Amino acid sequence: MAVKNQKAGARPILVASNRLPYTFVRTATGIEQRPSPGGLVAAVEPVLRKRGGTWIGWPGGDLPEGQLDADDAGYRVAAVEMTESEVSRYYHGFSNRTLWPLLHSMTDRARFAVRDWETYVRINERFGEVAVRESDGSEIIWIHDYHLLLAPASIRRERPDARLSFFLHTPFPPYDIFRLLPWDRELLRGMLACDLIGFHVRGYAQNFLDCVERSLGARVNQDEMLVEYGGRTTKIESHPIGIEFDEFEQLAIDAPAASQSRREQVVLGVDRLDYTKGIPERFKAFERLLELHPEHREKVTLLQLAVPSRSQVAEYRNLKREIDETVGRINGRFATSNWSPIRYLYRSVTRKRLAALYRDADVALVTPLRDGMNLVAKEFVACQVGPPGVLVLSKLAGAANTMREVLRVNPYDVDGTAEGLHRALEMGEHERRSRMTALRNRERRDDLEHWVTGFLASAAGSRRSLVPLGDADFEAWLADFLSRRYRLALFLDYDGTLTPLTDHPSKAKLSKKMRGALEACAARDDTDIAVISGRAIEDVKAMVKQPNLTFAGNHGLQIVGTDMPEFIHEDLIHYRERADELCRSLQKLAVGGAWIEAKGPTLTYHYRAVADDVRDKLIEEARSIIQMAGYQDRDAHCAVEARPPIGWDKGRAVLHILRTRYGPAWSESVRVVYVGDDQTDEDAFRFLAGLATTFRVGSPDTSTAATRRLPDVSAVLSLIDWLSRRPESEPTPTPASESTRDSGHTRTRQSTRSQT
Ligand code: GDG
Repeated sequence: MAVKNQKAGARPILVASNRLPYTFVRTATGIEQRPSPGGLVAAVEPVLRKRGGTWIGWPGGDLPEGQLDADDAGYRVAAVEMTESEVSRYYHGFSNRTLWPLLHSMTDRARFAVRDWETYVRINERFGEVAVRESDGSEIIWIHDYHLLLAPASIRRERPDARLSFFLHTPFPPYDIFRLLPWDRELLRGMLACDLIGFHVRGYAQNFLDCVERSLGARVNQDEMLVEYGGRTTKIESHPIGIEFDEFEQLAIDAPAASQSRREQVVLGVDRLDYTKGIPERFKAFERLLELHPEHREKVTLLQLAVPSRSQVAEYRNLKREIDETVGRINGRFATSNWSPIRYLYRSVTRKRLAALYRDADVALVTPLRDGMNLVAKEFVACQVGPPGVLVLSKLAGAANTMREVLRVNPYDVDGTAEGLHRALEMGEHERRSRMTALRNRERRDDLEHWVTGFLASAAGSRRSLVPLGDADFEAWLADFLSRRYRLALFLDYDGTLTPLTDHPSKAKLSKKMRGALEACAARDDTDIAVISGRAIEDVKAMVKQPNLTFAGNHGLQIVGTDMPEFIHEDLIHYRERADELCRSLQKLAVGGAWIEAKGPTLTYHYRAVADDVRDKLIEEARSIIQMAGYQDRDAHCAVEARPPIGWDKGRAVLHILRTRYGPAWSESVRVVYVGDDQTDEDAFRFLAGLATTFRVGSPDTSTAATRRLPDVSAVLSLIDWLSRRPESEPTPTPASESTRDSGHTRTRQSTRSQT
């Protein structure tokens, strides 16, 4: 299908949002096409109408295939179909019961259900598939809002070079709130597949940067608002959305004049019926106004228009009940024979009618408890074509960041809001005009077109990338942590950390530079290095070839080090023979390039060179043989590790080294840095959480318990190099003499430097 209306020269746009701009509803007379409600459609639909392109979304009903072609909006639409149960879990569930309240910092209302999450993942994948199918690779792909936080990653997997951008229409909450989500990292990773992520205001962008840095260990440049994660750089920007100012203004000019001259002043509220909009709080503030300033009774009416929204979610039904009751109570309390304080309409009106309501209102009372931006505030301003009214606006709406001339209120402060409203109702013409003129000028200038042009220019602009990881980063991450009072205990994995992974372990040699950096670091009086590997201990020692280091082999089952007794886990004795037996049983799977690395008590089945078509079968058989032999099978890089089922891992080995070497109060004098790239290093990351700074090397797609990530071995080199040059520590006591302490699991014998 050809793209219509495409502007010459401009890249086409592919928009993905939860809803298509039209909802298709089955009625007695057939399928009706109705504009979808909400700010997102109001903002983006006109852009596609002008530029052309494709809009991907959920049609909101069981629309028969082909139905969408009938639409004549000037752009293509592609439906993402969902079953009823998927809508219930992905849309009403995870999107509206989990993400919506959380993003608005209303944590008490957020529900966490794993099946909702699973459906959210699946539907986001589906959006990704439709986007990939509909795209020819030339478009700017523009994904909208919290329903689709994972879709960028699913598109990126298929289209590594796509121009991918995202705009979030809601607030983004602080780190302490976002991390309540059990799936916070997955969502952040999903978003970071984009080249550009836009938020309404700088504060939300700042919160996001904080989250990716602290939860994902991503590298963040606060000054330039750039995030580097997995070798890709994402720009983070604030783009406050605007409205179609001229159109609203024209609607207001054209709307028929009010039929009779009014005696009363009108205070107007317009919202989707949503608990974030603060409607009950607004009514209470209005009630308080009538209490505190009885002169307004019979002279002021609050006209509240509430558009039905999300009525499948219990919270919204309860809110509706609460609002009905509050209106009833306040009207019952103050109404007279010819005046009702609140006129409440639970329905939507046409845009034309809405413009007339905005125009004729004396005050707009916009009091969300939290709001990404709030378009109503802006639309009111655009429609003020007659005698100027006053905008009373919650300071918790994104719009309050730029609309400085409003009367700002805190909606949680009922008395304060009532006083703000009183001031608005009493304000003289001169002040009203100066405030409204300034507001109108800004909104006319920063209108919807301005927002779209600005965002799309940035999305199409050149890709930025952070300079390679360097001293400034390590300084920021580690300088305070490694203050001069502490010794440094540096733990390093070998393969994939100190050397790149190779097709055979014997080829994984230390580079000259890495060797030099290690030597320089080890030569310092305030630094102890331990290399902690899955290799056999003699093997790893031979690869590193440096005296004065501590070595842990077989994932820490054996340890030899300076100033500490040699350690061999006491249970190993039971596994010597079994390991030989297991090795013999596995030999029959040493085919097609697979081979077995015998490492004493443990062994590894390597399948890197095995052809794809037989790989899975061989791995499965190897696992089963390992398990039958009473060993544990663990994933490693293109390999399966067979480990004795002893409650011991790299985490415990680190603890053993720390306690033996520095005593039980080690954390008072020693700072720990651990760098590893492997699944087995995760045991150490988990153990050290909160006690150390840990780095996971390699792909950002694997989840990790490490504090931070390093992209590759060269970044590890930069880190070790920086550590070797950091300022000297003040002299610290020599390692604890109670190093012969027995952990209860161990058989120890005194080692000497020469033994290492
Ligand atoms: C989200 C964010 C952000 C309302 N009643 C009628 C009607 N409306 C239109 C308004 C306005 C829109 O709905 C509401 O927009 P808001 O911005 O106030 O709120 P959300 O729907 O929550 O929007 C919000 C926005 O996205 C954009 O990024 O500002 O913070 O939550 O345009 O005019 N329209 C018509 N009849 C009605 O009765 N025709």
